Amino acid sequence: MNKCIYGGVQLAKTFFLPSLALFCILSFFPETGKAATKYNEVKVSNGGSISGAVKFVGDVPQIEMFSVNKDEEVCGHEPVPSEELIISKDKGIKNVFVYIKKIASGKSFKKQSRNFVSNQNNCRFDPHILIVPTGARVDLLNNDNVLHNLHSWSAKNRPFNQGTTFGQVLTREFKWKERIMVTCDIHSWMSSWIIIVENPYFALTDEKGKFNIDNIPAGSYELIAWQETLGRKKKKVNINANEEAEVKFEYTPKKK
Ligand SMILES: [Cu+2]
Repeated sequence: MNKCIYGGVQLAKTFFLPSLALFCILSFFPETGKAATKYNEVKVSNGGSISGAVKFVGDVPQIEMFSVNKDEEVCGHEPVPSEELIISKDKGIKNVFVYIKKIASGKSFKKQSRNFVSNQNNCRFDPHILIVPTGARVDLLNNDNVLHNLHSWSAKNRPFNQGTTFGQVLTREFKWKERIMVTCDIHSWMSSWIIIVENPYFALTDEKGKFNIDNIPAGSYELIAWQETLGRKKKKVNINANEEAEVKFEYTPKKK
């Protein structure tokens, strides 16, 4: 055999084949997200709670309106208001995700055996924000007599980009803690979030921007608020046994 060819074959055997094997192994396990933090369920005696509100301070921005330019017979003829930032008359912000960061143990975190559901109704996602525990399965259900193309923007969990027809369910498992935006490639105004959590100490603010988290072991914690367009805020909170701590988060208009 020609020396050069022989050398090439040896080189391939030495470097290329092991690299190829390694690539194949990594491709087979694409979800290399950080392993879930272990959360221990314990009996919480004399737990405290957090009662809170998330407010908007400043001039309330106008709600963005999207024009429906496809499938009007199902999606409607009227412009669709954005759900990204919903502020009540008294300036409470809806759908803010509030959670205690890195709590190692506490109340039970019942993981339901049935799948969670994210609906597409009249070309909107319902709910707009769905919170599920790590390992949960979610049925993304197309209730519309149109084609949707569900597209997830995830880094740790396996992403998807798939069309669904009327009545079709796309079931996905979410193994890793992450906030994932899910959109539809066909209807540009459709957007939603699936938030995967590792502990039960979370809440989503209601229409008035209020939230409540209960049965928290006494201690000192970091409480985080996250709003999809305005970002994160954090606060230290001390929880005393059998007491309610009040926490208020305030967001100001986004700088342009
Ligand atoms: Cu769609």
